[in-house]
Order: sequence, then C-alpha cells, then structure tokens
Amino acid sequence: MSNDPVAQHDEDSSAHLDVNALKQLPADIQRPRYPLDTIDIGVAHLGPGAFHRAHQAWFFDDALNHDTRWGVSAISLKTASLRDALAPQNGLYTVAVLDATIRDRVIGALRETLVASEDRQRALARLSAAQTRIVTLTITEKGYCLDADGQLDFSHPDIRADLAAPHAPSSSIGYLVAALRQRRERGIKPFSVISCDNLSDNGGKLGRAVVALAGARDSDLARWIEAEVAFPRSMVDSIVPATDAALRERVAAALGVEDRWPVQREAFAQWVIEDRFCNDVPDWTAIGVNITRDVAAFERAKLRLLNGAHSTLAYLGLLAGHETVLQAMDDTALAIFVENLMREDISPTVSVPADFDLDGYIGSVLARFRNRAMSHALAQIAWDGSQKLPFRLLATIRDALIENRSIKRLCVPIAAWLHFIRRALAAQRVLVDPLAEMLNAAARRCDGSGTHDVVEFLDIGKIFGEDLPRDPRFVAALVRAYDRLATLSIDEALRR
Ligand code: CS2
Repeated sequence: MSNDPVAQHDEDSSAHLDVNALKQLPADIQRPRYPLDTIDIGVAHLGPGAFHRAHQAWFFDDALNHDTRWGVSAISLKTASLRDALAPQNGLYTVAVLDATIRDRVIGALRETLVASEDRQRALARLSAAQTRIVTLTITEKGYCLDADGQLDFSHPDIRADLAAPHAPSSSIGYLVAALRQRRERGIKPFSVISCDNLSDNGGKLGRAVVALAGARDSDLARWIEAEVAFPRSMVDSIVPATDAALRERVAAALGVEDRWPVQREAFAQWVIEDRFCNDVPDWTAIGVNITRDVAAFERAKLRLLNGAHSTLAYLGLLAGHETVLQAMDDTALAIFVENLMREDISPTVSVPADFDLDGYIGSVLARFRNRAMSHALAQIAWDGSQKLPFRLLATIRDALIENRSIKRLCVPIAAWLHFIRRALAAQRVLVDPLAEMLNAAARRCDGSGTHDVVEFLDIGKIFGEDLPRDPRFVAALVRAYDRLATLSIDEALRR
C-alpha cells in the first residue's frame, strides 16, 4: 500500500468523500470553486435536515463562489447523526438534481456541524459571534412551539424548560433569545433571522415568538429585539425526497467514493425573502434569490396550491394504495381531482399581483409532481398532518366559508387524513405527528360512522381551532366526505 493518503484512499474500498477525494472526483461532478480553507462562517443554520442541505446551503454555496464570508455553521438541536456523517467528510456532501439527466454537485458550504445538546456553549458562541450575520431555520412547523392561534405556546415542554433555564436553552426559540441577549450585552449587532419553514407569515410568527419568550423574563430585551432584529418572511420551494439506499448507491458509483449522506432534489428551487435585514447579507440577486417587499402572495400560492395539493395526494394516494407522488399522479381519477381542487377551490383564495400567472403556476406545479426521475414517498408528506393541514387546507376552507363558496371538495383530503389516522392505528403503524397521542385517542373512540367519528377529531382545538367545529357547513361537508371514503372505492368517491 502506498503512503500517499490520496492513493490510499483510492485503494480503500470504504473510501469516502472528503477534501482529499474532492480532487479525484470525475470531471462531470460539480464541486466548490472556492478553496474550502479560506471560508468564513457568516450564517448559522438551525435544523440542517435534507431540505436545508438541498436548498439554502446550495444558495450559500453559490454565494461562496463570489464572496468567502458566507460559510454555514449547521447546528442540529438534538441529534448527532448529521455531524457524525459529515464531520469525517469535512462537511462535504452531494446534492443529486433529479431531472431528465441527473446531475451531482458536491456542496462545501457547511463549514461546521454542531450538536447543540452536546455542546450548548459552542452553539451559543457561534450564534453570538459578530461574524454570524444571518440565522436561517428549517425546524419544521412543530419547531416553532406555537398554539392554534400562532402564538408562542407557554405550556410547551421545551418553552417551559427555556423559561426555567434561559442560559441553557432547549428550543430554537430559546437559542435565539439566549444568543440575542448575549449580543445585546456585548454590543454586537443582531443577526437577521430567516425562517425557511412552510408556515404562513413564518417570519412574523417567529419574531413574535422570540419577543414573547424574551419578554417573559426581560422586557428590555424584548423591546430591543422588537426594535433591532429583522425577521423577514421567506418562501422556500424545492421538492426534496428523503435520502434512500438507491440514492446512496448511485452517488457512490458516480463519485467513485462513498458519501455518507447525500441528498436529492428536483431541479426547480426557489427562495423568496422579504426585503428586511438588520445586518449584512450576501448579494442575493447574484445567486438567484428573489428579494421582494411582499412575500405574502408567493407564500400563499405555494402553501395552498403546492403544499395543499401535496397533502391531498398523500392522504388520498395512500388510501388508494399508492406509495409515491408519481404513482398518485398516474392515477387518473386522483390527478383530475387534485387539478380541479387547485383550479376551482384553492385558486380563488389566492390573490396574486397582476403579473403572476396563477394558471401557469398550477400547471408547473402539476408538471413537477409528474417528474419521472423522482420517487417521492407519500408517507414522507403524510408526516405531521396536525401541523401542516392548518396552513395547507384549513385556512383555505375558512376563506371559502367566509365567501360562501362550496367546501365539498376541500373537505375530501381532510376526511382522507382522518381515515389515514384510523388505518394507522388499526395496522399498529406509528403515526409520525407531535399530536399522535391525541389523534390516536380520538381514533380509538371511532366507530366508523361519519357523524360520530368526525366530532371526535374536531374536538382537538389545537388543529381545528374553535370556529370550524362550530360551523355546521364544515361539519356536514366533512361527515359526508368521510362517509363516502368509508363506503366507496377511492376512485368512485373522487369521481362523485
Ligand atoms: C412536502 C414539502 O413533505 C411535505 O410536506 O409537501 O416538503 C414540499 O415538497 C416542499 O414544501 C416543496 O417546496
């Protein structure tokens, strides 16, 4: 065996991606054009799951090609899996872009991977460092610890822990407050906080939650945050199917070395951020990020049309025995149902500027769902229904009720979700949802009839609020959809 570390790498069957391997990659693999050791960290990201690595980290990787100040510190709150996979790879990983031809790109933007629960001080030091000028977050809907009205839920166990020990935070909100307190004490300019989760008014909700938690112990700090810290709204979009064995194998074959945690996404990627920052930012336009004064229209179109349709395909598709979005879209009855839902029921609740082509947008979303290079599990989208449906479908239903429009079709995916929960319980499948206990308890009390079962679920105010369960139009439409799905084939139920 040779003594040259790079050559050894080649001979070693378990050789993996790292800075040495980078030089040996086949020519068609895109890779950082900047020297990794010259990069400064300017961004801290909370919740570096696959979506972050396929989306924001890609944009910052582009920024690094022009400006070396925008490396990312990836901070996992609790789990060590990402750090354990990427630290031996010097933070490098592959994004496979699933299009007619598949492209692989090695991303170098993650210059540091931290696990906050293992080393809180280090995570806080990164967040408090003057050079950290942006904090981005992908912590999923449940990470915001909000109640049904979108306010910080002070009864949430993590928030209670934050209140009890503000210097040793547990939640992301707690980390932001602790870091902002340190910055204020040390006279360091605050960072801009960019929420990248699928919540309506994500920045507004996050800002109010941070101010509320800070204010519970220190009203001066709360006032300072309100006055000095920017929480721009943002809309993120790119379909990122979970990493699977097929991806790992294909990437290893393409790279010639193993990548412990590649991610994959469609070619489409969009990031729209409200033009409101309190510290330095990269040249957003140079890297294709759309900066605008009004994110609301983009956000509503995306949450209600794309995510609403996704959740519809997930629950109805799973009931019909499909496994992937593509299979669901190949089911004619389901595809027609979803398109009608988007065009006739959701789109009237989405007001967009005159130059926004809503019909074209719907067409392009449907085409993305039909991407034949992508195997996107419906089960992945079905996770956390209690957190997603309020933004994706229930808000649309509320608007339709106000305008006295039919909600018949809109109630079908909600009814499908209830059946999905009951089926999971019957099959003893784990329900991935932070409210699983409550949902399973309701499912246990079900007897199969719509009038009885629907009421059991509607009692969960955290999901349906107080208004919907009291609206006889909503209850009647949901009971009807529920009974149809129980007694007819999915195909027949949808055609009716
Ligand atoms: C999906 C989203 O898993 C889900 O719930 O609907 O992750 C969706 O793929 C992205 O929001 C697309 O931008």
